[in-house]
Amino acid sequence: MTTQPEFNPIQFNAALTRQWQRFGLREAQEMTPSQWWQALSGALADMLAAQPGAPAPATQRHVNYLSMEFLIGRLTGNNLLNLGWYDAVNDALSAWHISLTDVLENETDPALGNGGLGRLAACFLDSMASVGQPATGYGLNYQYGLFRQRFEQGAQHETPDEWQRDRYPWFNHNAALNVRVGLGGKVVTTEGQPQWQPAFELVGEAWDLPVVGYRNGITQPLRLWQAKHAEPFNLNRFNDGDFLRAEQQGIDAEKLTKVLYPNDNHQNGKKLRLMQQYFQCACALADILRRHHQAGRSIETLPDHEVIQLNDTHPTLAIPELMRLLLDEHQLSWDQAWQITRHTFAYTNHTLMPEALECWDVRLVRSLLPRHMMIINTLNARLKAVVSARWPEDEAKWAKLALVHNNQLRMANLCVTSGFAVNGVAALHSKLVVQDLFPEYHQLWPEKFHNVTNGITPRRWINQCNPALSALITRTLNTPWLNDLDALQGLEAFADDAAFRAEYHAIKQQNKQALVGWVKNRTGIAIDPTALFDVQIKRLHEYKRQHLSLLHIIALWQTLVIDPQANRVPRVVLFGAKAAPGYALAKNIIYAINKVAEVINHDPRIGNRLKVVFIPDYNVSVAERLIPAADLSEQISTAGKEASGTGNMKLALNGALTIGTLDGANVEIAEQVGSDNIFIFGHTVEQVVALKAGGYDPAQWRKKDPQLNQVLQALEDGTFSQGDRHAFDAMLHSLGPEGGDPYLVLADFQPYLEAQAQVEALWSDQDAWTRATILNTARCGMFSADRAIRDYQQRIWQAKR
Ligand code: 26V
Repeated sequence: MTTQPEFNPIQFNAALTRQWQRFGLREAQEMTPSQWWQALSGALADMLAAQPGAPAPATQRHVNYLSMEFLIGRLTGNNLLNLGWYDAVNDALSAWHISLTDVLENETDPALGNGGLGRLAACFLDSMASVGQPATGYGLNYQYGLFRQRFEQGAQHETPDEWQRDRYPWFNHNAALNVRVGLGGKVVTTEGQPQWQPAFELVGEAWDLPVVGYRNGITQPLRLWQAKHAEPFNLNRFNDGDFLRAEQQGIDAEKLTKVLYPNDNHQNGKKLRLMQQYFQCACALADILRRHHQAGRSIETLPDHEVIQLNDTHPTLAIPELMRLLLDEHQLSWDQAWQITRHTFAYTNHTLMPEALECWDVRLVRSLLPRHMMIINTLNARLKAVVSARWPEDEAKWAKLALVHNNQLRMANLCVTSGFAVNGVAALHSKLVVQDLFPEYHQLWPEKFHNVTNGITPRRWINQCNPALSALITRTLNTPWLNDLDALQGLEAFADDAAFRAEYHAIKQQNKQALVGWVKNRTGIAIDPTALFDVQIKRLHEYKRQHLSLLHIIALWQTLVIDPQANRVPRVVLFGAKAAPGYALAKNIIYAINKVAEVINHDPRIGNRLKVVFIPDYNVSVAERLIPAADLSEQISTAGKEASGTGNMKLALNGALTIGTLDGANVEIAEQVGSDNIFIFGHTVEQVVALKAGGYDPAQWRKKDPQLNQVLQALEDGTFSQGDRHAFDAMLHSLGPEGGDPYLVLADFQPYLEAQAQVEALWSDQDAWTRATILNTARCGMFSADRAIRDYQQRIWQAKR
């Protein structure tokens, strides 16, 4: 294992000086706060680039992590911590009377992802570098990341996210890595050898971000591709019309990596999105093969040295792209090419939601990628032979398993068929992947299927975001724990130590106090730091059921209004969530929460006993503020719908107690922390299935529950919408007989209220509460992404072949 790089203050000063000189200034003091961030980051990036790289261990396969999204969050502070240079740089800056924490606030959050899937990719890069797993992340360098969110009279509005990639100091661009990518055109067969003649070519530029391992001297690239017009490299080609043809077809290369698609869990089949997917795959594969050849290795040995991990089906086109390169560029036989391909790819599934399972219109694929479509058709024919050998004359089986069906190309089927491994992201999810999604494939190839429960990097999600708690843990354990999170078990003994509990509690209180100021600043709302901070932060989706929490809030308010003296626990409910711009129902839920908040927050009858805050523009940096200050973590998806969740892990690690359903990784969190230290409620997967099979009727549930009826009535009668009885129609319709309440919000309402009552009971014994929170921190070691990466190594990447 390599050791941590030394911080050299002389080098640092020199690097910093070059930065402000580049701004045309005469001295450091002339820099604006944003220039300080720019200069600091630029200086650090230079110093890092000058570090000798750690040699890759020759025995391990190199992991190529292909993902359309990397939700990395701010880099500068994180890199300083991982390098172990934070304190030294802090000291160096204070010599100029500059506060490092203030400087770090000037970084705009690179939001190159939607939510869980993209954030997981970022945590995994950190862990691969930290455990010494050689890896490259491959993605796209979007000019606009996930949209910015504003509220106007309670409704979500989106604005473009100008994160200024052109001036982001951590990027390292190397033009020698440029790749050419074709699109469109036709396939010409000469002497039996098909060859793709694209209609036009684009250039992919490699923009690298450094991924810094935790104090081990390892830095690996996250390589983000950016599309550019191909220069007409000679006049003949220009005259041939190659350049102009692209213009005519309306292909503007730079449009390709302009913007991240803001949907998650819903596919809309846009041509530009498919072009993005292919562009990313083509660039990554060209780069992987270039490295392989440069190392002097023969193409046949590719799977011995490289593995390509597909982060969901978005990079599936890498499969036919590799086949094409092997067949057409390397002139391998089909069998040789297939042997290599099927030992190279592994696929991670992140959702069971049918609307998110990617299918592409075959005509669209053929028009952009005619050679790839040919290869897919051959694969399909070969798969058909396998399926009909196993299930002779079973048309229904083939209809389910085919790669191409009704003119739709099914990406997940292509991944399962072509990869050597398939995994889900939590134990329950992986079980459902086998049972509900791919039972027949599992019968064909049981050895391919695995579980790897997700994890989070403790470097960002406790050390960086909760420095006070980290320091307490370090003082208490007196052993390195940030790269060995199981060591947190050592805290269990202190749960019964009153002095330790007092310290732990005081830190939570400080974190809450800091959040109070920030919330006031950001929203104008004053909240009470001694109240219970009830936090739900995640994308807005019906299945995540932010509206279940809303129904509870209204029920609480109604009780308080009827009996203002009721002895209830003061509570602040905090939401952070973006809705996909085209997801009208999700936007209506946001609107409803904001309107309810307006009424409750201004109701003099209840004073400070209930406040509702929807933080606008939730992102990674906002999460870093909310998580250390949370008391209660809302993980209330309909059982069977949330593949894993990772926010649940971050909150539990930072000492928030979970109120949650038996879904995703909640199941494993409950196992780890113990049933006394978590609030589990609601219908289980089996009960959900049974309820639906028996003809679930939400109207019945409303009828038999007067409290539920009263809550829904308040939403219907204009109480929260200045008399407008239609303000929440979209949401109410979905919960009513016509919408059918597909996510069983009404069926889980009473169980949820009962669990919330237990929360209040435990909160009323602060000592017992703190004890439970300490046990949560102590027992969350297994949710380190380092453990997840080691599981991938053992079960998938380094497994015997
Ligand atoms: C899906 C789609 C569908 C097609 C259109 C574009 C698009 C973009 C993103 C996605 C991602 C949906 C899948 C996802 O984010 N799953 C989440 O993955 C987390 C990491 O494994 C997991 O913790 C969450 O439970 C799961 O919802």
